[in-house]
Amino acid sequence: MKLIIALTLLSFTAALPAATASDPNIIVIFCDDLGYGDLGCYGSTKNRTPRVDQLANDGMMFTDFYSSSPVCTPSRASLMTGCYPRRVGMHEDFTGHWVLIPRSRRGLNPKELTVAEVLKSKGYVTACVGKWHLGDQPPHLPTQHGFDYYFGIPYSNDMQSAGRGDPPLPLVKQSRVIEAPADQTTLTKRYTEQVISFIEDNQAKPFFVYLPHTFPHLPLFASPEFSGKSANGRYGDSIEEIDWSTGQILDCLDRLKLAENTLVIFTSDNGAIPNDPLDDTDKYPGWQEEMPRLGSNLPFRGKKSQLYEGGIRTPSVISWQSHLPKGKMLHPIHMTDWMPTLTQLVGYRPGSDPQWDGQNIWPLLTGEVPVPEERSIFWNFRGSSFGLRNGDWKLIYEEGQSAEETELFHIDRDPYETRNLAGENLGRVEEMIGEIGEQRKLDGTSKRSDVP
Ligand SMILES: [Ca+2]
Repeated sequence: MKLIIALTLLSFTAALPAATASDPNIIVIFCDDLGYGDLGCYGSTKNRTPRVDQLANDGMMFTDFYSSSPVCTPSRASLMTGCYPRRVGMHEDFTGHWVLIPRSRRGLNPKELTVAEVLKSKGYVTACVGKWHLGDQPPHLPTQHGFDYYFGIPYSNDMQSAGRGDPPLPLVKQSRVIEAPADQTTLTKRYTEQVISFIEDNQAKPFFVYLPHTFPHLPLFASPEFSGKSANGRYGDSIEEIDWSTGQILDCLDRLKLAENTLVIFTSDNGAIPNDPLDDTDKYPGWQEEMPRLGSNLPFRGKKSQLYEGGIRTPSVISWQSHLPKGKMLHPIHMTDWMPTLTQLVGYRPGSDPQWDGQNIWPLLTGEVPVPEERSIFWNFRGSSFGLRNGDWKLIYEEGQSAEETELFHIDRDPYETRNLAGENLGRVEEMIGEIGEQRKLDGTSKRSDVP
């Protein structure tokens, strides 16, 4: 089945013009905690997302797109660098937390090469509008990582713990706090205005816009025009405003006659937090009102912070008018693929040792090369949790576990990960544990991350 659909996709490509126009504009719309089942085009019957659905219809939808982590910071590190979080030291606990917290001295190393820096070196003007979460101190802000312009919150919108000494949630422009606490009800609207203004101002040049939305990460907010309007509570309100925002940006491209030469990606950093009655993590009186967990990772098991598919497989769409075929890509694609793909698309030629973990998937998307049979993808979360997808097999492994104690699933036959096949495939499990051991060796191997 998989092969047949893949070939159908490839058959579209024969009539397409060969790959690239020169210097396409690039827009990456990156949601926070949006689950696999949260968009209409991925099966949501609650959240209305007509503009993103249309984008998917006009472009290519990924069925097996994987983030590099089930939480924010490591996932974003991979998007920016093309590396597994472990390679750039963004994989492990941050003073006991899964992600960077306010005022941490850590952040993405300024020496790391980011997609924004490469595009800037190729003549692009670059903007980051939204939640950064790769370090909130001056050496780690977007303006130090290749972005000409920054407007947004530097970390998650729930990081306002008075007990920890967190400052009021800052809204930052370039490297200056312009509002604290940030008015979250209008964040999506203001991000949208900022992006449109940036595109209008820079329409004569190639531009790269990275729009990491604040929502649907909890707590949830939406503008008055969207608040209380969806059939899925505040969660749906925030998603429907993001869909509106996407439409505004696409309309802007049409109005300025830039759509033909603009590549748009829409995706999410990790899975959603669904309302799991068995999960009492962080629950307290009133939690459901303040933090309504209405996300969906269906049809997959698990959630944000887990290596089950629901935590790491995210909705993902790419569209670039006549330059890409329409259809579905069924082969596993990974967050680290964007850096090699986008930079090589605009003519960047890495050295002989680019130290990327991702692959340039452009020839795969355009059908220039056939869909490979298998691919190996590695995860490491919190230092001691590991995952490996090898073809259709997926292993979840905790440090120190014996082969019998691991979880092995056949993703194609059992996408919901209900049948642990480790016990009857111990040889395969041992092999996969061995491969995880090899992947662990890349810890801190980025030659660029030799300073804190
Ligand atoms: Ca997230």
